[in-house]
Amino acid sequence: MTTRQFGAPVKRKEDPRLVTGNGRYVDDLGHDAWEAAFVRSPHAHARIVDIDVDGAVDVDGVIAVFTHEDLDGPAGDRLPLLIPHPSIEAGRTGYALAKDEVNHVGEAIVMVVARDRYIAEDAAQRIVVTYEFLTPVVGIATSRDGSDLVHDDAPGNVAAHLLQEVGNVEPAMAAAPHTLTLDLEIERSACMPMEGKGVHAHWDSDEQRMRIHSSTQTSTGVRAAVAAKLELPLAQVECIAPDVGGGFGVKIMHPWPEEVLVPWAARRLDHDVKWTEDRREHFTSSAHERGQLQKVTVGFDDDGRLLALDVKFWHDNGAYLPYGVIVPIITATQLLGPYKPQNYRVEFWSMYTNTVLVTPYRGAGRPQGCYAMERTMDAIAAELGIDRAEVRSRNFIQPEEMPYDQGLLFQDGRPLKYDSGDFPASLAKLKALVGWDDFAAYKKEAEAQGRKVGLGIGCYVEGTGVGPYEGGHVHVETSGRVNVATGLTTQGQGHQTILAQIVADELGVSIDDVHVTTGDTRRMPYAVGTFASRGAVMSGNAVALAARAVRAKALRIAADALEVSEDDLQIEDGTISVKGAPNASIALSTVAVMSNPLRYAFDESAKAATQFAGAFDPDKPPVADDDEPGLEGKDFYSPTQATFANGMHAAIVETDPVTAEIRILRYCVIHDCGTVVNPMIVEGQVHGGVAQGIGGALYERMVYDESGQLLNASFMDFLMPYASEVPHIETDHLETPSPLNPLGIKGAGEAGTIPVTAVIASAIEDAEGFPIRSMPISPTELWDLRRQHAHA
Ligand code: MCN
Repeated sequence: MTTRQFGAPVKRKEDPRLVTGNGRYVDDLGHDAWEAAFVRSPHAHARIVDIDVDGAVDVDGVIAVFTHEDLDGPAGDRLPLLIPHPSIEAGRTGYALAKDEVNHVGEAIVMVVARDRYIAEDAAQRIVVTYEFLTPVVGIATSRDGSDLVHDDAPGNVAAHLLQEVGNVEPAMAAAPHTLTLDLEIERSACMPMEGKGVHAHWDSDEQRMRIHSSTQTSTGVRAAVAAKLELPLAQVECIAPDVGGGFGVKIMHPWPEEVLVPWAARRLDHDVKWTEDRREHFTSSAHERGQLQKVTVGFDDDGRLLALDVKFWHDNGAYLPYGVIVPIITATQLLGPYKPQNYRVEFWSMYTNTVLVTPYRGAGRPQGCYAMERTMDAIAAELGIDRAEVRSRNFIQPEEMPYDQGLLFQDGRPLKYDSGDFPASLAKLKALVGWDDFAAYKKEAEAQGRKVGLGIGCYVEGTGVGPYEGGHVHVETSGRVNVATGLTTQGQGHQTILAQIVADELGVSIDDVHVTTGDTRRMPYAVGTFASRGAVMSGNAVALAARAVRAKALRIAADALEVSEDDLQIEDGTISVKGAPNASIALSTVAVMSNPLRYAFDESAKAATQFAGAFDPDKPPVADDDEPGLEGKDFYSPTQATFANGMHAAIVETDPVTAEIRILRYCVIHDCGTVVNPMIVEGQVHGGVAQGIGGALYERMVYDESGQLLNASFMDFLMPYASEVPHIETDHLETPSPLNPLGIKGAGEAGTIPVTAVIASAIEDAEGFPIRSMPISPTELWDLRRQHAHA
């Protein structure tokens, strides 16, 4: 009997290849390609007065040097604003190579193509750019002040402004028995995939075709952008995402300047060209996220129930807006988490600064929203002297209230509705896991020993599995091998395993026979990509639907062959048999042969097999006149709205009474991502996410000086947690299936990251006894806070 794969902790099919060094990344491709290096702005804000490239052109091995003036047609136009939104007041994007002005350190100005990267880098050093300096605008406070502008035509440095209100906040706030105001800060940070971005382009001048390999999360997006920028028919551009060494959001923005420039140069030079991002380029020329200043005013009753919530925040948008304002919109609309304030108003301003631009990073605006909301819940509990978990539970949306409409509008203008979840059950599980009720005694004991320990908590929801669509193609070869293609790209999430699990179950075959291809526009030209924890929901359901169509066709053919009704058939271990009469059977591979008349004519074993199965004329293939040949199927899954995953985390920290060193003693996670396809992979996703969240809570931040120089643009200075800083993570699942998709799945890929900053802040606050209002927090900052509070 075929073992059911859905829900089983199947080991990742892709790992043997990856862990034995057989991964194939962009930089492994095209050793005879010419390589690109870039001259990037050393200044945060300046006019380009002159570019003298003479010194580079003469260097032996240099093939070409390009500036903005060389970019012909749409390649020279501004990069697109990918996701427009009515809140955008001044949607400025940059150029692939800077034109007239630079707006952040690291912006590309000149592209040098040479025989190899060393020559290209050396030649780039010889290019002289003359600048006229402009005043840099660095930090949200300076941007808000508005006396200097990033873009002359963006008054007040406001890129976007949004206000949403549900209920009637002002009277409710005025009538509330208690009110509190919190000023909060969360600093700018960024993800650090092991592999930076990278592009390789091959131009076939005979066929006028472009083949791009890109370390991207969205190969169809890169394809479309290059086709538009190079004025090529879509059919003549292919984009393949090979193995990708992490993305975490930063590889979804398309097109990155280099994704346009490398193919453009390949065509211009009629030679393969490639570029691999180095770490410094990743720090200063890709994207950051997180930075927000927040002001929360909350009104509540004597029991801690929310009556009115007024949130204002200022989001650091960086220099350009190529990806729209999805990040602050997510903060604004998912901030409420599992709670139901009666009246809610949120207003944000997305502010231009002369710093690296901001695009989604794992969690994408939710860590900030969760931080604001959870700091507020802790403040209410402290004000009233009520248990922090209890305050939360009094404000939960109840399971019977699902689906729950928060009354807000999401990015696409549709109502934001939670589809499922059982928050009280999640909290009960979390309290049991961390030993919530026993903590007070433990704390008392620790304090008696001169130790400072604290328990923190954080709850969140996460809209996952957003549309518009994703497709699946399933093809059973005549050998019985099952090929599955989806346009989704993969960066380490284990898609090749989970999609194989789903298809193996649907078709009744062994998972070893299922082979999954991702992110290749040749196989699946219509696709969206991997972000917003959408892979399992979108491609999982798409391949399931495609496999169901294949199964139906296989049963139809087999039913003809075996002269039984389709309803009487089952598929197990790759064999279709009559229920209760296992000897009347036919292999799925044989059905694949039968469905392919040409192949059938040459396949004696198939003829023999079908004869053996009886009731079938081997000289007359059973593909009906109106049937398509082949045992394959394609389908798309396209949801009407996001499905909402949720979770609750708790942490116990210890802060050193002398040095203020912060150690996480325990970290506990309760997670609800609907039906779980592969619990081992989900656990790995949660662990990775929590590790990234710990980085954001305690170590990682982008430190700019006033002139817009990024002071910690290397791994010497930018701290990331090592294994030694990440504790053992204890996880448990709650499975409330989503009613929105056939498989009941909700996303899991970002969940681990979202509440960690809030949870660690909560735990440190509990250990120290004074409020934590700015994150991340270092031992030095904690030590300073201690002194301030000691002297207050
Ligand atoms: N999964 C599951 N059952 C569920 C939900 C998910 O088994 N109910 C599995 C999925 O099948 C998939 C993984 O968990 O193998 C994550 O699924 P999903 O939540 O659908 O997320 P995506 O596949 O869309 O991946 C994107 C998500 C995001 S948005 C970021 S950012 C992120 C993340 O995944 N970047 C990652 N995890 C990452 N993991 C690695 N190693 N590298 C990255 O760059």
